[in-house]
Amino acid sequence: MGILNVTPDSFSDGGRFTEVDRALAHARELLAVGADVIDVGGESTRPGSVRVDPVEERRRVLPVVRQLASEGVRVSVDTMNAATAAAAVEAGAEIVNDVSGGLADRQMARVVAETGATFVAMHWRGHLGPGRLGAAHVGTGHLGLERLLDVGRGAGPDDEALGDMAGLVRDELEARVADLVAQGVDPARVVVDPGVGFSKDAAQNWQVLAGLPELARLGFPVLVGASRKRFLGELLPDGAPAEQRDPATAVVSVLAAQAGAWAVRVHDVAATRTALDVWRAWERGSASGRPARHA
Ligand code: PMM
Repeated sequence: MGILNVTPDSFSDGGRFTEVDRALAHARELLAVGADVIDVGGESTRPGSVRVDPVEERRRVLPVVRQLASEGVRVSVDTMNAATAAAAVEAGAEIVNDVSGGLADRQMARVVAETGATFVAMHWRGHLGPGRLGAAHVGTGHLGLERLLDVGRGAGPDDEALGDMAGLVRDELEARVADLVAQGVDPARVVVDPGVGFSKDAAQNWQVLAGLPELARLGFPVLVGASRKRFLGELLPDGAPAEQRDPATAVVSVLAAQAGAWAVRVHDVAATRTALDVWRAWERGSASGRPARHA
């Protein structure tokens, strides 16, 4: 799954292309080097990012989704807004990728159920539920959702979770999916994602990745989004730019695939594709070599 962020900051090149043309060109590059799905997002969830108005979000993503879908590309829309999800599916997206797992917008489950889209339920602990969000709004007055998202994304883990983050993520995702299914979502169309980097520190990200086989045992396809995330940067020299995390991302892609992941969501599709090709060739070598050796 190739990442296509259609945000003005990610495509500012002095106006040489329009945002849409630039995004489409980048999508085609990702497809040419082996992406199977393009994940189109119009709202950044990085720490410190400000929430985007859903109308503006749709203005960014819909032309890109519509064009790619019309060319037969399998498109995913990365959104927490039910209205954006509905419009994107109408425009041809097959997958709704929601980093809040359906918690940010109570209409999301209904939209997914009604459209029959595939739904990626990502694990993002504890701060996006309407109860807590509402309470925080009431309690702080001026503290907006963007700040809450910032706090939630960057916040340290809860102490109780330190022991077994992989088990906790699995259990909470299982409960999340049960809630979605109770609201009419088809379980055969659910993908789960452990939410690497979302309210998890580096040690917990590694626990979650090491626990992928356990997560896969829930029986849902598993998506992993580790690409260029900060915990990978910790393995590199101080100050290394984010793109230098791509080789580490590619290794994670192979290990995730070995652990049973259905897909990996990455920026550098070429590196991940090459890494997966190496793994497959290795597997073929081991499968074809074995009988000869024992003959
Ligand atoms: N991470 C980001 C955005 N969307 N979606 C899923 N399913 N899983 C993720 O881990 C995920 C996501 C944030 O990463 P970016 O800002 O580099 O796109």
